[in-house]
Amino acid sequence: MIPRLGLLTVALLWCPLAAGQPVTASFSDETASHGEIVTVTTEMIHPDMDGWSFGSCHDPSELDLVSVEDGLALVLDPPAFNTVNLFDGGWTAGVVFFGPGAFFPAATSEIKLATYEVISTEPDHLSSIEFCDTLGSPPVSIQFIPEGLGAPTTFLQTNDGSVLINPLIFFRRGDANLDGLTDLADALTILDGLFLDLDLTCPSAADVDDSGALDLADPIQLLTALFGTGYAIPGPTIDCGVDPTRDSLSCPPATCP
Ligand SMILES: [Ca+2]
Ligand SMILES: [Ca+2]
Ligand SMILES: [Ca+2]
Repeated sequence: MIPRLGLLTVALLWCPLAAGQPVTASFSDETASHGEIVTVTTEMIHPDMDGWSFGSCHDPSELDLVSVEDGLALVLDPPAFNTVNLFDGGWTAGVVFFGPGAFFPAATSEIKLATYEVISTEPDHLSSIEFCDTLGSPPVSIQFIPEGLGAPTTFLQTNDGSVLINPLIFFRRGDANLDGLTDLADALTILDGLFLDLDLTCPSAADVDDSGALDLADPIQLLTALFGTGYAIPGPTIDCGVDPTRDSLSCPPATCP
């Protein structure tokens, strides 16, 4: 016969297991500029799972939800039930594995990829992506159910994410030396950058043909525009402006005279 104290010890050791095993669900932190598309990843650190549901909320005046796709973990191990609903201010997800031996094996897993367009023009602003239970009718609750438990874990940690909105970058294409004029000196500045490995302060301004890359075509097109057959440099040229075509080039903020 087990002594009463022993029964209590067994119960205390068993209770945390009955309440579920720890699950951590997180939205990633990303950085993007106005007009850019940015993907926020939902990651889950978990035991073997039978299913889950949650909502993701954002400010629709700052981010425009484009799509929500399965992460690699769900692509490789498709659930029996897998649904996503989009709303003006967020999205909901519900996943269930059922059938003999069906569960989502333990791993650090990317389960969803949510894509947004940054529509806010407010720079240096942190736009939050939060776990929420307010979307849908009836609202979708935040529940993560480990395998065989039949109830949500009570050891759930959710980590909200964010999109840091960069300042808008203004520049004048062709004015590579940033003196407010577009002339021969700029072509030489670009050539020095390409062949003497000198730093170009504002690569976007040096990308004369707006190809998204810096190469010999840029100084040649600038010389053509200045002295040749009237090549028209893509904007922004007269006034400082932002790049109308996204690329990996940039400039320090506030460099446009
Ligand atoms: Ca210049
Ligand atoms: Ca170029
Ligand atoms: Ca561009």
